[in-house]
Amino acid sequence: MNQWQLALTGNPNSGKTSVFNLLTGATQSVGNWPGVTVERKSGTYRKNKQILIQDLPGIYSLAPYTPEEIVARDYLLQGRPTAIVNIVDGTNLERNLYLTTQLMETGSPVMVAVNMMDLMKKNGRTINLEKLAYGLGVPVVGISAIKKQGIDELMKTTTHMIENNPETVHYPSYDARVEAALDEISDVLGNTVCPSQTRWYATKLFERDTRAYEELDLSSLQRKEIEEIVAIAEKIFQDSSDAILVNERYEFITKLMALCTVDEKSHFLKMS
Ligand code: GDP
Ligand code: K
Ligand code: MG
Repeated sequence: MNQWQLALTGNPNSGKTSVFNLLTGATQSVGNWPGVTVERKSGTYRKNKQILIQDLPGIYSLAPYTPEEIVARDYLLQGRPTAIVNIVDGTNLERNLYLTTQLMETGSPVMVAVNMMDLMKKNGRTINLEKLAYGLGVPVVGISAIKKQGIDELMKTTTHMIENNPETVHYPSYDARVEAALDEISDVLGNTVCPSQTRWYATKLFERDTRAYEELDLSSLQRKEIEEIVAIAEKIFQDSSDAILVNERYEFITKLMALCTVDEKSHFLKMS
């Protein structure tokens, strides 16, 4: 059976479970992830039983420091879902996009569903979804889970993404000197990791993420070469490598927000 696995991922309270319930109807099963008391929910799409939907725990980052982050990270990296459906709270877009930049690096195709469109309309702040999609390089749809709006569009877009571009994955782009370091780490990794996860491991090794080091069986020469690349970047930026990447993510998001945010009130002022 050729089942698709869709991972619903996002910050706590972004609306994942609301979307999950709309997609699966009454077919969900609830349990705990093996070994941890984090709730595990999965169910089949009510319009196509070949599609399995996984409601992942709410997280702000794939760091991994909390049990929720570890569960989500392990599922995304080892489970390799067919696609990641990133549910973001549109009233808190900037903060939510921090996770998005990391999800895009896991190697699974990502689509972004901007939820709470009903609240955004009420607040008079709108997001240009086309520009957000362009800036991110991934499909974006606007939804309101509470009003049951945009859910079919979400599934249509996800299906289209899987069927048309299964190998195409876009990554957030960072400072040229950081990109050069990530390219060099990728070269050192070579065939140690599969191509779709090279970007993920390059960023994680750049951050000196201990879990990534544990997962990979690197030679002492590889470790030495990576450490040299990271040390040079730290010297250039006068900062620790994990802080460099945090800053780069925020800069990427700041540019993105400038591109896609439309404040209808200031727009109105300019027009009059
Ligand atoms: P989760 O933590 O990501 O699973 O989020 P939930 O699905 O539990 O939703 C968190 C809260 O946001 C709940 O009170 C929902 O009723 C509410 N919510 C979810 N989607 C929407 C939406 O589109 N609009 C509004 N106004 N509220 C929503
Ligand atoms: K919740
Ligand atoms: Mg939930």
